[in-house]
Amino acid sequence: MQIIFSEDHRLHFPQGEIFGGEFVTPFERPSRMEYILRELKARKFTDIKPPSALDMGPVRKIHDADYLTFLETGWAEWTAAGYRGEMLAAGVPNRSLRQKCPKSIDGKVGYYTHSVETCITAGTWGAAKASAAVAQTAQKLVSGGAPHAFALCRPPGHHAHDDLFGGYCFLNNAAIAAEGFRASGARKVAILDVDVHHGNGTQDIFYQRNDVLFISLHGAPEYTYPYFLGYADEKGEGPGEGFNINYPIPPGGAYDVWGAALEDACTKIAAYKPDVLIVSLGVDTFKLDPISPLKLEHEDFTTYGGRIARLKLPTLIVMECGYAVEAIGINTVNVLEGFLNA
Ligand code: 6XA
Repeated sequence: MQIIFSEDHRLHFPQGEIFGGEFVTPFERPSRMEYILRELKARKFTDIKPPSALDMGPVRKIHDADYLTFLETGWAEWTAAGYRGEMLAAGVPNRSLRQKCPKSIDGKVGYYTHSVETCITAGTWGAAKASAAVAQTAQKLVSGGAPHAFALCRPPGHHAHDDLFGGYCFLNNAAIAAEGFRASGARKVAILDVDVHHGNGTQDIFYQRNDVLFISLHGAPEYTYPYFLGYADEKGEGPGEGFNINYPIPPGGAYDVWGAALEDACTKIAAYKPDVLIVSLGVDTFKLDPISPLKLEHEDFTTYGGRIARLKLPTLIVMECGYAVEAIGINTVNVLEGFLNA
């Protein structure tokens, strides 16, 4: 399997995240990639290449122009305003507040986020672009006829909306890849998001479209981040009605429940008959992940990699989340091996 990866992910390494009222080292940190690369190499996945330059065309189709300018220039504005810490929102336009972008950078950062755990730093824009380039380069391999490819993206993407960052995500890599597939001639794209956290950004981006089916299996939002999207009754809108499917899984769910949801999801993907499948691969469903409510075992990742392969679709696997423990490497490579050995 061809793998695309960029060392430029290291440009993004905030020192802080708000967690449980404390400012802690972010769970989403560069060492995540080291665990995955180590395991890939140990199991002879050696075809790992850097991405080509990012084509901003599909990025601009997915993301709002002013949001992209904010990501590109926000850090310079932040430091020019005299702030010395990392860029973090102090207020967000929730419920009855006005949806109006302020002129000051501390107002803008709140306007453009949905979750205040995630900091922006000097290197965030560079890393986010490199991550999108990883997804796009891998997408082009599959568009060009490769049966599958793995985009080892960091930072992740599935929580990024068209004009919102949060949940460690800035550019929605899977959505950018889906747009790339459409531009390369795919008529229908399916996205299967198996990260433990609902892919709220991807859902929202395609919510009114029927050319991209979005299916997510995740911890039930009553208990699990991102809390405010991911319910089973979110089914798409207008032309997109019926093309958004959520499987919220109660805390403690193990493979008996999760695997049954996957089976149902696979039936629906097969019925949709997409030209291509994108898997938003988060391995934070693992029982020992530091922020997971679900209870998958190592071997479950191999099993579900195989199930996805049996859809027999051209498949792009895009890395989302899963945290900095040895298991992130084992579980990621288990999915790839399960997929290849099906
Ligand atoms: C914020 C938790 C963000 C989790 C983001 C994630 N306290 N997404 O892992 O898959």
